[in-house]
Amino acid sequence: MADQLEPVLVVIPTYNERDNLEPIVTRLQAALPKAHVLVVDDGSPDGTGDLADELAAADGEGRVHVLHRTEKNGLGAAYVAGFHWGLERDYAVLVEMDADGSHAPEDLPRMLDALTDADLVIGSRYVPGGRVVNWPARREFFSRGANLYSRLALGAKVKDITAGFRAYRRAALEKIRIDNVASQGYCFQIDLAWRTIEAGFTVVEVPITFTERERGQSKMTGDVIREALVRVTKWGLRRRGNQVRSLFVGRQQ
Ligand SMILES: Nc1nc2c(ncn2[C@@H]2O[C@H](COP(=O)(O)OP(=O)(O)O)[C@@H](O)[C@H]2O)c(=O)[nH]1
Ligand SMILES: [Mg+2]
Repeated sequence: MADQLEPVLVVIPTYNERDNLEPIVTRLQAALPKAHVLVVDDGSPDGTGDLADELAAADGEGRVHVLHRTEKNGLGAAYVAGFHWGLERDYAVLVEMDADGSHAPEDLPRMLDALTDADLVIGSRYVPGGRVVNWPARREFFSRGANLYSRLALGAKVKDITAGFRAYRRAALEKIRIDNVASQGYCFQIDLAWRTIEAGFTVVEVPITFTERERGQSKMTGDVIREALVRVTKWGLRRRGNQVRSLFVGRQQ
């Protein structure tokens, strides 16, 4: 594997994260001083986008960038736009990280170390050493259920396939053709991991502690959950169909 692991771009999607943005950018810059940040804001009514512009202007080293989008279009669309921005430039690694403090920037050096032997590193809550702090039992139950269902439906071995704290090598994102990703909410994470696995890339999970946000509101909704259920079931059925077809073709030969 060619080991070009710099420069790093950390893409942070935001919707109404005014109180969270500055602390997370400050922590990131302490943990990874050379990394660049791209805030992808969907026109947050609370002025997160303006704050991001102020942070960009204040950073003398030009490490903070902002992509303004006019409508709230979901996490998936924000990441696709952010990845395109990064791929059009010379970033070797593209990181996904939430703005709300759930993902600790201090974990990133360890995740980037793991990328030496992988194409995608997932910051995982559900491998030994991984943890979730301050989640209501219902939320953890749902998250574990979504992971179990995805593992069974897709036959993927990843323990935390819905995780949103990740580092991708540029080559993986270029290959999996993010242009036609339609998944919007958390399903986006499953979709990209699945494409990466299917394309034959190496996926490694590194344990992290996920801490529920202290400020602002979660954007998780019933629609987001339904989207994931419907899409994963469809991909799972397609996979089974392909398995049966190849068995049948194999027998005829
Ligand atoms: N740009 C953008 N960011 C979003 C959108 N929905 C959620 N986010 C951001 O995605 C990250 C994770 O969302 P969050 O609501 O904390 O989800 P939860 O952690 O699963 O409850 C946060 O940084 C949000 O601000 C969206 O529609 N557009
Ligand atoms: Mg959150």
